[in-house]
Amino acid sequence: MFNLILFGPPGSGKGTQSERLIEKYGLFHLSTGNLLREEIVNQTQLGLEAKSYMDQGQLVPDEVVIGMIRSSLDSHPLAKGFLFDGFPRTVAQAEALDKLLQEKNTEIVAVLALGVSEEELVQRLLNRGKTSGRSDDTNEGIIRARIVEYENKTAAVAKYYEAFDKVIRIEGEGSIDDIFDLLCKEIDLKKIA
Ligand code: B4P
Repeated sequence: MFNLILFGPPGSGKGTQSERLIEKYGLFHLSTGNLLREEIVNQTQLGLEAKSYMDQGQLVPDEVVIGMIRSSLDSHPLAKGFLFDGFPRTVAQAEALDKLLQEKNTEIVAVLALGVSEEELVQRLLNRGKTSGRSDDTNEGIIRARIVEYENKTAAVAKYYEAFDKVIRIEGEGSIDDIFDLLCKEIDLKKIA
């Protein structure tokens, strides 16, 4: 299995680039943000709980997100690989993911980390908020809270994978096409390694 993590702060291009990467490499896309938003639309108990965190710009509790990932992995036993988008977002989630993958005799090949400045992130998300209908994208205060949450809880995930020499840093500012090319170059190197 060829498993990748697309990593970066909110608005760094994870969802945008994931769409293209799964098409090119035939990976199964696992976005915890998308899974949580589906739960919200379906008004499940999990969705209602998640919404209260997401609307404040906070992370949803680890056990909720890890449970969702476990069942998604189990329901796609034939996937040739997974692209994790927006997950893991805490060290506890990263440790849980490593364990789940170990149970399936597989592992993360690389963590592709998109770097984007804070002001660019805020502008992108406010822009998306004009059309996306996402309540967490319309208020600048909430967007900045998400960035603080990223710095406090998520940035450490890159350090965790750095210890295993798995992190590849990618410039996340520039055209969507150019960033996609940079990502593909790194993935192709890993594929032949
Ligand atoms: P997510 O759905 O993961 O979304 P995100 O981080 O806000 O955005 P993403 O990075 O995918 O956006 P993109 O850049 O593609 O998370 C939402 C919330 O769910 C979290 O705040 C949290 O509450 C919860 N959650 C999710 N996973 C969780 C977990 N594992 N644990 C706990 N809680 C979790 O797009 C942004 C905009 O930028 C778009 O409009 C796009 O068009 C634009 N853009 C992209 N690339 C660009 C470029 N190169 N130039 C200009 N604009 C660009």
